[in-house]
Amino acid sequence: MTDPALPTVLVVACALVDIDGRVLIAQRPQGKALAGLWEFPGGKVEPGERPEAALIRELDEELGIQVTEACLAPFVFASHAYDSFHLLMPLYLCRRWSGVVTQREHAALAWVKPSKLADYPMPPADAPLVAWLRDLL
Ligand code: 523
Repeated sequence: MTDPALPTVLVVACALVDIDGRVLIAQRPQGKALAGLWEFPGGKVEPGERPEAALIRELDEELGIQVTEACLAPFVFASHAYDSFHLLMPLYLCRRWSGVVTQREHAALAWVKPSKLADYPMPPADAPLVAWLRDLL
């Protein structure tokens, strides 16, 4: 049973989809929680920040790309009880950005066909979103 007193942390994440229908996943670096697992890039929403603004900021910081809000398409929510917090995470879909995707904060980046995403070990919050993405794309 999940501890109802655990704080809820809002994290936003993005499935970037390229022209060939491949999805970007990023490997969490050593020294961070869930190191080695492949996540949909994103990060925490700061207090008072709109989720879309947080995602635009994170994509710029982590990947060096610029995204406009209009390009962030409908999303699905992930929800997972980690040991010390409850993660609530909308996953947005984005097919258009400017700039070149660059590995800045992750251990590795990979463009992966939706049918192959399940081959990459993911954080428990991200893994259930793969089926949704496969059906959508
Ligand atoms: N997740 C997660 N999936 C996912 C992301 C972007 C984040 O499960 N796609 C989790 C991992 C962390 C928490 O959400 O437990 C916050 O992630 P992040 O990357 O914003 O923060 P960290 O790992 O840099 O943590 P702080 O140092 O506390 O900021």
